[in-house]
Amino acid sequence: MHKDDPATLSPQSAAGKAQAKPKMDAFWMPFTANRQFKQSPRMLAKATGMHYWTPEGRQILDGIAGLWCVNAGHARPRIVKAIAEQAAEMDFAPPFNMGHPKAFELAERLVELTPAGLDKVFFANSGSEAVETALKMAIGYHRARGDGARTRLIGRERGYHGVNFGGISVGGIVGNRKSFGPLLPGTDHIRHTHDLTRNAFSRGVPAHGAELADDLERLVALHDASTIAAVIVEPVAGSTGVLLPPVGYLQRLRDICDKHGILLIFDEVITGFGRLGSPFAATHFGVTPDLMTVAKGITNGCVPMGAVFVKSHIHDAFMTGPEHLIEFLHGYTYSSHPLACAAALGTLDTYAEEGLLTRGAHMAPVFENALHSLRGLPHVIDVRNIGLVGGIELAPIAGQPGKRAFDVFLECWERGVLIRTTGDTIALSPPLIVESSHIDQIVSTIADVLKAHG
Ligand code: PXG
Ligand code: PLP
Repeated sequence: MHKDDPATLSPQSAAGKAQAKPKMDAFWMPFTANRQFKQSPRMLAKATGMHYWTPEGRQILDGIAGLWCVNAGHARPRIVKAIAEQAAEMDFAPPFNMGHPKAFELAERLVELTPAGLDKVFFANSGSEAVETALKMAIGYHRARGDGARTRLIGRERGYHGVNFGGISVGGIVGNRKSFGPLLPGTDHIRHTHDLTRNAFSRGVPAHGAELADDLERLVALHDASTIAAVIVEPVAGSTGVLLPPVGYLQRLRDICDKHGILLIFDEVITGFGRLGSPFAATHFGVTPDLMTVAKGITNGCVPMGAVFVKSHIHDAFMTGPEHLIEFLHGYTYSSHPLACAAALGTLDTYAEEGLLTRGAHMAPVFENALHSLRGLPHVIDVRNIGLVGGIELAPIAGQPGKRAFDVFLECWERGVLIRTTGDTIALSPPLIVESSHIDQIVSTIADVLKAHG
């Protein structure tokens, strides 16, 4: 390792080290205000448990599990060891027409955790790739059964399904779509469920809005069910600002899909692996989709990996034709990468040993009470929570959408707490190892900032 690599520096020895700002011209940063960032960079150099450290040695409490992914906290020994050993043992194995034992072991371990029926798993390298894979499976499945007219894909307004063309076509975040042309043909969207008039400051899932699932009937009436392959939704929408499903909504969506032979896809990239206090949102709400996408927490964010879980009959529909031919013409160079599989196995061990896939349920009441204490502070127009996800919606500054929350984010960073903002909503999703004292620190820091800017 290079002697100046920040990973080799302890927080103490790092102090006073990184005065020289690195050259920052070449790196075009993802989903970042590049010019703002490069004027006043926010750099991270080390992480363990609930904390990051800056190159200067300043400790930052991680209120968002990295980016909704480091569910077991940072630098967990089993995961670090699994990755290191795998890198030494076998760095790469071709995934097409070849296999390696950990991929099969991981698949078996994973389908033990998923809701009954979701018994097959296909590996990708990100949530975005998992989504593309699931959409192609849905269309390919109908075709394989001789129902090739079912090609239409339905998403939901405000949905986030990654950034590739399929994902933004079914996605409903205007800013992520509007610059990129006509997108995939044959998509449509049901309405989102966000309703502050009826549901502001709900604790847990909101009471009103199950009938919004009936919007799918409107699209069935418009397009005819015989043209619709699948509906994809986030059970709890994350990226768009933490929108919870109204009581009964997901079951109603399930029922309408069943009635019309439409596949239901849950995008559990954020909700998967314990975020809601259950292993998956499907488990939590007792509604099983036909396909389920995951990423992030599958490897605790340590090595990129995504996956699609699918019901056996969908998989089986592809298993026809001559046995020497590929049944599903899809896959990535890094599907089931050995390092990712090792990281995922270490992650599942860590989750199991520490009960992390359900720990969120025990911490949720503490988290809920802390978040709702922000009600009444300047600019707070809603507080939403489920498991260990929280959203705090702020009234926008007139004519400057997103600015109020971004300023709060910057100020929290200065005060040693990492939060995430999307539009004017603050999103919180701490690692599932979070303790009450951390929750207090996160929420009191936000409260102080809001009061200071009131
Ligand atoms: N689906 C969902 C539901 C997601 O939350 C993706 C797909 C895409 O995953 P990848 O691994 O391709 O990024 C996500 C990712 C935010 C934020 O601002 C959320 C995500 C990604 C980046 C930012 O909250 N979620
Ligand atoms: N582009 C080219 C030229 C390639 O050869 C490949 C894979 O072989 C890809 C894109 C796709 O890369 P990946 O399999 O990592 O998604």
